[in-house]
Amino acid sequence: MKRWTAALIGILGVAAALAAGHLVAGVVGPSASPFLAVGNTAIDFTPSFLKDFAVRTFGTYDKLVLLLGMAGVLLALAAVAGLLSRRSPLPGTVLAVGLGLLGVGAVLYRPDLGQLGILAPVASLVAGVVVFRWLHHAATAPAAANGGRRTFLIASGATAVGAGLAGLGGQFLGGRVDVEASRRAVGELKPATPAPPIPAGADFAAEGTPRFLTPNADFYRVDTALSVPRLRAEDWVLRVHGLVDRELNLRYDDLRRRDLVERTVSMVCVSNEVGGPYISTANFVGVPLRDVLLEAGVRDGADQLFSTSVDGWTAGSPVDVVLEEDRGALIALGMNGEPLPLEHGFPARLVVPGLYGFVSATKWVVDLELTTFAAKRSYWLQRDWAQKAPVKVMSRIDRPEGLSTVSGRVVATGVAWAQPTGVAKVEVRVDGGPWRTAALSAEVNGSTWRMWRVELDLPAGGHTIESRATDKAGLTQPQARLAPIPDGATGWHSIFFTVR
Ligand SMILES: Nc1nc2c(c(=O)[nH]1)N[C@H]1C(S)=C(S)[C@@H](COP(=O)(O)O)O[C@H]1N2
Ligand SMILES: [Mo]
Repeated sequence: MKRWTAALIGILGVAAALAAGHLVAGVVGPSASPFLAVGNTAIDFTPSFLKDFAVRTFGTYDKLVLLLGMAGVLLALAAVAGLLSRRSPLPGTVLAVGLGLLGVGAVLYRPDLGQLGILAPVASLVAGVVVFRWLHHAATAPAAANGGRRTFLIASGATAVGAGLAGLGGQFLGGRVDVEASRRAVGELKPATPAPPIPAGADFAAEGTPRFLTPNADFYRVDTALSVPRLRAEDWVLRVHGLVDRELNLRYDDLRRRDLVERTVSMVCVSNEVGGPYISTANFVGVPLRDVLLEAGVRDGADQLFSTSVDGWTAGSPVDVVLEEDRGALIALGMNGEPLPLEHGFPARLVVPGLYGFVSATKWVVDLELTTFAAKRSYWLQRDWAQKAPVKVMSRIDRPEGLSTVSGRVVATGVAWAQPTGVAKVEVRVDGGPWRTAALSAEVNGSTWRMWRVELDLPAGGHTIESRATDKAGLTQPQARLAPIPDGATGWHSIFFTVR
């Protein structure tokens, strides 16, 4: 058997396996597709430091990078197994069985897949073994050299076409659950209590800060979901249970018919480095989380609100914090005048001002359990992140940009945040000189960011600018550098630039 024939057989066998699994997953549940299930499970097992690295390095493309990497590894494995199978089909068969079992394991591990989900990787296993051995047989059949060659070409062509069609079929069947239509059908989520209008002068966007409200398309995104969960509003039920007086099962329509409130909140990710981009601000519309919890009746001793997403991700929030009347924690249904975008948690998510997302902001939330921190450990806590993670006072310099060259008078601008009390002061210093107090933008509320600006008259040459914020309780952003994990970065942001 020629080398390229052997490699091709390996690759076609794996392609057929993936496609068959994808097709069956289209019927039993799209996230059972073995490639995705293995990817999602790989994310859960990835050591935190690697995950932090991926988010830092590839940002929102981290998942695309993972998928491409997996595809590359798979392609190489398939080709090598094919090459090793030139004499006997055993190595390729072993690979097909091994990958199939990996898929079975991944699907069994996923908490969001029913029993039927297992059919997808089983289909992959069977298709992989059968197709590989069939092609191998066609390529080694002792027919007249030319006739055998033609048989093999037809068989491999048929496999490629068949795999393509099965893949498309799976895609089509999986898209049947039409969440986009469900989201469109929600229509307007009109708050009975709208957020106060954003005052003029809430940002210094003309001078380099972000706009005060982040458009949904630009809102940072961080989650462990390789494929965005597709949950229709009509099918959504939020179960509230555990240490409560009465269990609640809330449907989307139950919630949206209530008096909705709108709140302007800045959300921050704990993975944000000093100077990093993982903060965004939106008008969230929803139902006060506190009201729902009081309706259920929180029993004494419950100190953790353990929230679970439809894809099995979990977060643990302090009960005393989410019950604070002024905190403004929400079960959010909408964001900036629309139902939540799918990737930001449609149909519903939690938003708790002043807590980092990993301990509060569960997207695609379906379960709220009142429990204790002693009894249950949430997703990132199991990976050694902090149990309690209030957002730390922080400021960031947006202009001048690092290593840029500016001419004439310099207007330095940036953002600061200190949820939930609010930013009292931002100070800036140049080249280690005296601190100067920056002008602040109009305040919206204590749970949102605030922009700052300061005009500097500097001699030509290189300069370093640093910033530090102080919250309304008098706490100043500390100078000491701490890495984001386990409970949020600290340190002063500093930028080097040149004046011409
Ligand atoms: N289901 C689910 N919800 C999640 C996460 C997740 O991985 N899965 N990540 C959390 C983290 S770490 C953050 S910072 C916020 C980010 O929300 P966003 O993507 O809407 O900005 O969502 C939180 N909610
Ligand atoms: Mo996060």
